[in-house]
Amino acid sequence: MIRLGGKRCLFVGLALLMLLLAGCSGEPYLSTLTPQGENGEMLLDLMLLTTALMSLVTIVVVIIFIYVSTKFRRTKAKENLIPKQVEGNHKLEITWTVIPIIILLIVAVPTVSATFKLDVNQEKIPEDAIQINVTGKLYWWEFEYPNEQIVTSQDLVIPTGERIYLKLKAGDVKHAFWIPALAGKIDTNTDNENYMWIHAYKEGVYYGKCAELCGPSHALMDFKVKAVSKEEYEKWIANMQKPTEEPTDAVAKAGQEIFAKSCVGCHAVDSNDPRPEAARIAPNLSNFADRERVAGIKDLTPENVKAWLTDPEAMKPGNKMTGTYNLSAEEIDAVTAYLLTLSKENQ
Ligand code: HEC
Ligand SMILES: [Cu+2]
Repeated sequence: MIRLGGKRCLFVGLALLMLLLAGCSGEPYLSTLTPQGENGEMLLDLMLLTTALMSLVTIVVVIIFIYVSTKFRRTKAKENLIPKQVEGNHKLEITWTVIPIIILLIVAVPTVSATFKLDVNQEKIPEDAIQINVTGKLYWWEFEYPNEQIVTSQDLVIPTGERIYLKLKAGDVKHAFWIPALAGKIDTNTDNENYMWIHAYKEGVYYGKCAELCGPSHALMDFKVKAVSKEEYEKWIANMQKPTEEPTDAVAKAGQEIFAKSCVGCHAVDSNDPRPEAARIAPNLSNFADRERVAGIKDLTPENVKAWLTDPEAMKPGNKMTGTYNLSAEEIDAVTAYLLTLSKENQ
């Protein structure tokens, strides 16, 4: 039998810790260390610069510390030796004042310059740029394209290779919008609007998170950014602007009737539904079947849609849909069939 004691125990412990930490980088494109856009790259450059400077300072201080503590340590031979006193030494004083000033300047110049480059407000948005209004709500995200007059939720679709301007706010409590691979965090507040721009070099799906503790399902307030080519983006917009197609299948039709009774008070199924902003209390489902996930978290499969509709509370504690309707298993099957017809990608 292997005995776990002393060093071996430490080794096993460290190995387990390594496995645990390895899990931290599990999600694809959920890392600030592999930026996929201009904004994210600027932030990584700043992080690397400051880390390099900090390491340099640490190394120099440690070397001086080791040197001084060996050279001037107390020994039998030098029991009563008092080394040369340098208090008030001009050269030294100037050196250790000027060096930190230089280091701070090396940090400050690129940081302030990046801050100005990242800063944006309504006046600074170029006229032909794509603008999207983002609203964080318990526990989902709404994306409104004001110029294109469409509303969608959960998945933010953008074209690659250009700056996309976001105007952000919160619908209920404070949230924070964060796509680690593309850009820094920004708060979404209830009493003011914040602005930022994002940019993606490559097509792909980037993971987003709410980064401000907002309630029991805060950690599940996920969203995705789908970056596509400009042509695909334009096609997507055109599809989203078309009216939602009626289902043809009988089960889905039955589902549509149930939806009209139990769900439409909260959910719209047209991306250009005319209801005012205050009435948009639930995700717009016009392209639900094209989403990456159900409710932002579970893979979009019929089983997971049914699981969500049967017991939303089990998937997202404290969400605002729980307990607002009462459907039989059969009705849930029908509604699921209907929801899965809501696609704008293959029109
Ligand atoms: C009281 C308002 C309300 C009612 C009624 C309601 N929902 Fe919801 N629904 C919500 C909210 C709020 C969310 C977002 C929950 C979250 O992610 O925290 C949601 C989320 C969803 C989602 C996940 C959306 C996505 O983009 O992944 C689906 C699907 C859904 N609802 C379907 C339904 C169906 C079907 C009904 C009717 C049987 C219904 N809802 C009734 C408020 C409501
Ligand atoms: Cu939140």
